[in-house]
Formats: sequence, structure tokens, C-alpha cells
Amino acid sequence: MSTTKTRSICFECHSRCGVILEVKNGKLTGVKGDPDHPHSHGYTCPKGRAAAEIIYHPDRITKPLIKVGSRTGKMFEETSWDTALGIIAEKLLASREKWGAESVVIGTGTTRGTAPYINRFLTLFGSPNFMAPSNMSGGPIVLGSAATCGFGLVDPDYANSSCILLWAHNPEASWPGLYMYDIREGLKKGAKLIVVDPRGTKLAKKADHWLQIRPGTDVALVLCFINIIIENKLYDREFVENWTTGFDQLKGHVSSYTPKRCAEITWLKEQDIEAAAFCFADQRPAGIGPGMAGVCQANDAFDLSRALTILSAITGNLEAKGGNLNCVPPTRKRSCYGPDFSAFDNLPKEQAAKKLGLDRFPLIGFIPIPSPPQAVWPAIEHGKPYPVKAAGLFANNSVCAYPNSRHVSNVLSSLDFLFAVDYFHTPTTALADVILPPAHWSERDEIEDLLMKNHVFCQVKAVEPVPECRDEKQILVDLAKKMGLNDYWGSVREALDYRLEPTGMTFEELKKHGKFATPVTYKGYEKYGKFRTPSGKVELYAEYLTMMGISPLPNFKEPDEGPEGSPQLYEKYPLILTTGGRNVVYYHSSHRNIPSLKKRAPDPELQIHPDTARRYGIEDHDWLYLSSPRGRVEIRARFDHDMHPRVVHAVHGFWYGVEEGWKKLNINMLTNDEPLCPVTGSVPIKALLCNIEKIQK
Ligand SMILES: Nc1nc2c(c(=O)[nH]1)N[C@H]1C(S)=C(S)[C@@H](COP(=O)(O)OP(=O)(O)OC[C@H]3O[C@@H](n4cnc5c(=O)[nH]c(N)nc54)[C@H](O)[C@@H]3O)O[C@H]1N2
Ligand SMILES: Nc1nc2c(c(=O)[nH]1)N[C@H]1C(S)=C(S)[C@@H](COP(=O)(O)OP(=O)(O)OC[C@H]3O[C@@H](n4cnc5c(=O)[nH]c(N)nc54)[C@H](O)[C@@H]3O)O[C@H]1N2
Ligand code: SF4
Ligand SMILES: [Mo]
Repeated sequence: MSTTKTRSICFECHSRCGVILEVKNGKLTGVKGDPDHPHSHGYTCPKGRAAAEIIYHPDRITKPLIKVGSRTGKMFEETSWDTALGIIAEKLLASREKWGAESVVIGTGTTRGTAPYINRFLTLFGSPNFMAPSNMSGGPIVLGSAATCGFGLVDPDYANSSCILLWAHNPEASWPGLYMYDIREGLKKGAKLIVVDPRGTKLAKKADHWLQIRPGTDVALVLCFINIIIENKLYDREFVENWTTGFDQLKGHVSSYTPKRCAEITWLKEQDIEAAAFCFADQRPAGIGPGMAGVCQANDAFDLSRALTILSAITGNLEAKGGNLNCVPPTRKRSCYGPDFSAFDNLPKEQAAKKLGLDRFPLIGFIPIPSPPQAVWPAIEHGKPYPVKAAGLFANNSVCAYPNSRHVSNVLSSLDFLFAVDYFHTPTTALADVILPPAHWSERDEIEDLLMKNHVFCQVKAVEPVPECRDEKQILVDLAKKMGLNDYWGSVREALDYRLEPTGMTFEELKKHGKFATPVTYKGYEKYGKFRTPSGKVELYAEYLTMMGISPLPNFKEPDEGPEGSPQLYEKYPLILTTGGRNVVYYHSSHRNIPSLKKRAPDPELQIHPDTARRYGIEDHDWLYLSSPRGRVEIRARFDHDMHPRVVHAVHGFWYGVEEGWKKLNINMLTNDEPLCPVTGSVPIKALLCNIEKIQK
């Protein structure tokens, strides 16, 4: 039989590369890059190309499973979809009956497309509690920038930039299909490159200015950039006068962030800070790429995002061609996290007000991001502010992904009922009462508009799901039917058509074209006469934030755990630990069971300067104990002369293949889930303290 080819998009990571899926005898046989895709231009990476290995893996869960024996045990037995969904329906309805709809939380891990469908489900069910790790992943960027200029600082226009500033961001590993083509285009045309990163990534080493910052001190550096730019009158005077509020207050506020003071805080050299700040201000337009995780995992993540937005604003780069654009997805309010679907926006006021996290982080009521997991834990664990008794997790390995894994495991174990939807067994599915097998991205139809700039792309099912795996949208359609949520969509196609309505296309029509784009608007504020902020201007000094007890100006805060923040702890844990820099081979904790990927990166690694390691008698590739006040894991040394001798970096996501691997190899055994950023709930997992010890054979 001949090979058929289906044009689609890869959903394995947020890049969503264009792919051609090859199918023979009804089976997926190959994944090739689509050269006509406007972002990826034919690029694919190893994990995207591993799709067939993933879907035909012998360990893939292919039947619904229910737990048998002890709840804390790991024994499951196969059951029918009807029985599994029947149990879930009964448990969720019983929880609503006894404890109220808000006692049910449904969550996802990093977005894998299901957010709108889960949210609609929750709205009809009555719960405002959609949980996702946005507080450590993109959410603080959106909160900080939207609070400042009315839109998210998520669409840098690198291809047209004269200066590219990558702040805590290594897209070569984390977003190769979405950003790297444009970055190369910009560099080819002569753009300057500035990288702010404690690690010497390939991009950092290629950069005109690499600022090897001490982890967790970023806000001080941005404030110093702003100070240098204001002091030297390098800002865009016209923009500042017409389109911003509180410039004088900002000027006064940043004046103490002199290069000298900033150098002391950040461990950078004064002249390097100055050179980079001048470069950024001189080379316009300049696009800032803030790392979705790099910028979002700190106790001052909100201030960092606000400061970066202010930096872009005062240099006239907001919404400028080559700067940071304000792209509106063609699906508008029906985009992935659009208000049409947010359970919070669509529930009666008093029910919406119960959204977990709102009491501590009031801004998430205005600029909606999902409930942070760390705001859900107290409700499960202590019934605070009210009890949460039942939960569902789609595509989420909470135990390994979220900080303080032991705590997460204890919390999830204390639920009355948990269901999970995953391809494979994980330390999280082990805690579930019911596990459902989802269809893979190559086995389902979908649309994608999140972070796709001004595009919506069509994902086309190339093969039927491996029996009996099921599209997650279909799972929700079926569950809604069982639970009497009659206003839910009647089919997957209906749901997709509904989301596409603002484009004037049905899914069938979009499928023919593969994509749909709306024109990009530059400097939309000129057209509309305002920014979408309370003052209508860019809020350099945001007076309105004070009503929520939030500082109107961004402030630097020392990491709570660090040489300055906790000097006593520093004596025992003398190295600074940053975690979770991406590796192109893996997505978080997934794929360690996929041979072609495992071969490329078999073990968890600690990037460390050789001089530091040798002081402890540790050689390259040695296994060692890495410890923090939370515990100890095993990890392999990877020597890197570009690491600062007092800083180490540990990859995240390892657990697979070792008995109790989530306790032995998983870096989140060492990270902490408090104190949180007081505005966004961000978790401080990019700047902690640790120690190392040679493992004696
Ligand atoms: N220390 C540290 N920890 C971190 C980070 C860090 O930088 N440092 N980063 C954090 C960030 S930014 C995020 S977003 C979270 C991510 O957290 P998660 O998204 O929970 O992480 P994953 O390990 O990818 O777990 C997802 C699970 O989904 C399954 N899966 C994959 N695709 C699908 C699908 O289409 N459907 C279903 N149902 N299942 C699927 C996989 O098999 C896997 O078990 O991790 C966070 N954890
Ligand atoms: N291959 C792959 N790609 C992914 C993911 C994955 O798991 N694997 N996860 C996806 C998800 S959910 C997310 S949120 C994004 C994350 O996207 P990004 O945040 O862009 O992640 P990275 O590319 O790892 O870039 C973060 C960089 O920040 C640096 N860094 C660490 N601490 C600090 C600090 O204190 N200050 C500064 N300035 N820099 C610091 C790290 O060394 C690292 O190079 O990646 C997405 N893409
Ligand atoms: S970078 Fe790799 S995993 Fe991500 S969308 Fe592209 S091919 Fe898929
Ligand atoms: Mo993320």
C-alpha cells in the first residue's frame, strides 16, 4: 500500500511546527517538516519525529483503568469506557452534592490544547477551579505586562528587530520551531543579540552581550537598564510624553539602581551592564523575548515582567515593527484561554469569586490566569478556604512537574477521588482512582491559536487512535452527557466549529487551507487612541495597583533562599541552584521511555564548573548527591567551563526507569513551593540553594 501524507501541526511542544505525517496501512510511519509553514519553515526536532515511537509504544495505556485493592497501591484493572466515565460522573456529582461544585478541580499541565474544552465543562458543572501551572509558566509575563500596557509581552517580532534581547530564554532548546527562524533572520540582517542567562547557552556565546547574571536578581538588572537609559536620555521622549503615566516617579525610583549597585547584586561587571543597556537603547527596533519559565519562576516574577514591559515601552518598542507586537488570534474571544470559555468569566459572580487563588492573588480576577496549583493544595490538604475533594488531571504529571514533589504527592493522595488522563503510567497516575487513555496529537483534529501570533493552525488527524484511546474533547463530550451537562457541545466537530466561528470558517474549511491569519496591527494604540489599561496609557507608575496592595512600581527582591536572603542556610548550602533549563530532546517529564530520545540524553545532569566539582572530589559524569533543605537526589555531573563557579543548573523531569525514581532523580524533590510571588503566585524554582556530595562507591 502506498504512503499517504497529511499536512498537520505537531502538538508535542508549544512551537507547533508544521509537519507532514506519513501513513502506511493505517499506521503512522513518519513525521517530516512542512517547508511551507510560516513559523517553522520545515524544522522538526527529535521529539516531534518520535511520534510513531510514542503512539505504538508497548507501555502506552490503551484501555480505561480503575484502581483495585488499596487506594495507595498501584494495581489497576482494565474496564470499559462506559464504566470508567460512569464512575467519574458519579464521583464528581456526589462531590458537588455534598461539598458544592467548587470542591471539584480539573487541571492540565502545560497547555496541550484542552483548556477551552475543560473550562466550558467546568462552567456548566459550576466550578471556577481550572488549575494549570500558568503561575510558573507564562502567567506572570501576561499578568505583569497586561497590567502595564494591556497586552502580553509574548510576540517579539525578531525577524524585523535591530536588537534581540533574550531574557532568561533559550529558544534553541525550548521554542526552536516558533522563534528560531525569525531570530536567524534578524541576525542575518545584522541585529545585535543580548542574552541574559546564568548559563553559557549557544545563543549566549554567540551574543554581542552575554550577561551571566546571578540567578534571581533580574529585576535589579532591568531597573538598572531603565536607569541608564533615562539618565542618558536614550528613551523615546515622544512616546513617553504621549503614552505613559508616572515617568517622573519611575525616574526617581530607578535612580538608586546604578551600574555599581547593580553589579554588586547581580555579580556582573558595571561596564558590561552599561554596554548592553546602551546597545539595547541604540539599536531600534528592539524585541524582547522573556522566557516563559525563565522569567516566571521567581518570588518577584510580576515585577520582572512589569520592568521588562516598561523597558520596551520607554524605548518605543511596544507594538512597533521589530519590537514587541500585540497580536490578536483570529479566534479572538474563543482563543485557547479566551474569555468565552473561562469558567471564571461565565459563572454567576458569587460562584466565580470562589476561584482558588483569588483571595491571595486578586489580579487573577482581572487578567484571568488559571488557579495556581499551590493555591489549590491548601484547599485539598486543609479545607482552606473551602474543601476540594475530587480532581481530574489531563496531561499533567503534577508529582514530578510541580515544586516540592513530596508535598504534591501527599496532597493528591489525600483527595477523595482523582482521575488522570495520560498516555503512560507516571507517579501521578499512580495516585489516581481512574486513568483514561487519550488520543495522540496525530490521532485527533484540533485547532491551535495559543502563541501563534496572528494565526490559527489546523491540526489534522492522520490516523485513527490506537484502540481504545480517545480524543480528550470526545472524553469531555461523553462525560458531559453522562453528567447531564446538556448545554455542552454534542460532538468534537461542533466544539471546533464553535471556536472557529470568529474566523467565518468551519473546521472542514480551515482543514482545506491549513491555516488562517489576520493582519498584524502595528501601534494599535494610535488607531484606538489608547492602551487597554485603566489610564489608557502605559502604566509606568500604576496607581491602580495600590488598591490591591500591589506596589505601583516594580521592586527588586532578593531571592528568599540565597546568599543574601538566607545567609545561615547559605553556610550549609553554598551553591546557587537553578533548575529546568530546557533540553530540546524532552518535554518536561515525558519521553524518558522513548528509545531514540533516551539515547540522546539518558541521565539527569547537573551543569557545574569543573573547579567547583573537583573541590568535592567529583569528576565529569560522576553520579553525585545534590541536596537542598528539602531533600537529596542523585544526579550526574556535567562539566561546563561556562558555568559560574558558585552556580549550578539541574535539569528537571527525570523519574522514569528507576524504582521510586520520582524521589531519587526528580529535581522537584529539592525545590520549594513557598514563599510564592505575592502577586502572581509564581514559584521560586530558578534561584535556590544547594550542596553537592560525592557518592562513595
Ligand atoms: N524544577 C522545575 N520544574 C518545572 C519547571 C522548571 O523549569 N523547573 N517547569 C514547569 C513548567 S513551566 C511547566 S508548564 C510544568 C509542566 O508540567 P506538566 O505538563 O505536568 O509536565 P509533563 O512532565 O510534560 O507531564 C505531562 C504528562 O502529560 C502526558 N501527555 C503528553 N501529551 C499529552 C496529551 O496530549 N494528552 C494527555 N492526556 N497527556 C499527554 C505525558 O505523558 C506526561 O506524563 O512543569 C514545571 N516544572
Ligand atoms: N524541549 C522543550 N521545550 C520546551 C519545554 C520542555 O520541557 N522541553 N517546556 C515548554 C514550557 S511549558 C515552557 S514554560 C517554556 C519555557 O521557556 P523558557 O523559559 O524560554 O525556557 P528555557 O529555554 O529553558 O530558558 C530559560 C533560561 O533561563 C535561564 N535562567 C535560569 N535561571 C535564571 C535567572 O535567574 N535569570 C535569568 N536571566 N535566566 C535564568 C536558564 O539557564 C535557561 O537558559 O519552554 C517550553 N518548551
Ligand atoms: S519543536 Fe519538535 S516537538 Fe516542538 S512542535 Fe516542533 S517538531 Fe514538534
Ligand atoms: Mo511551562
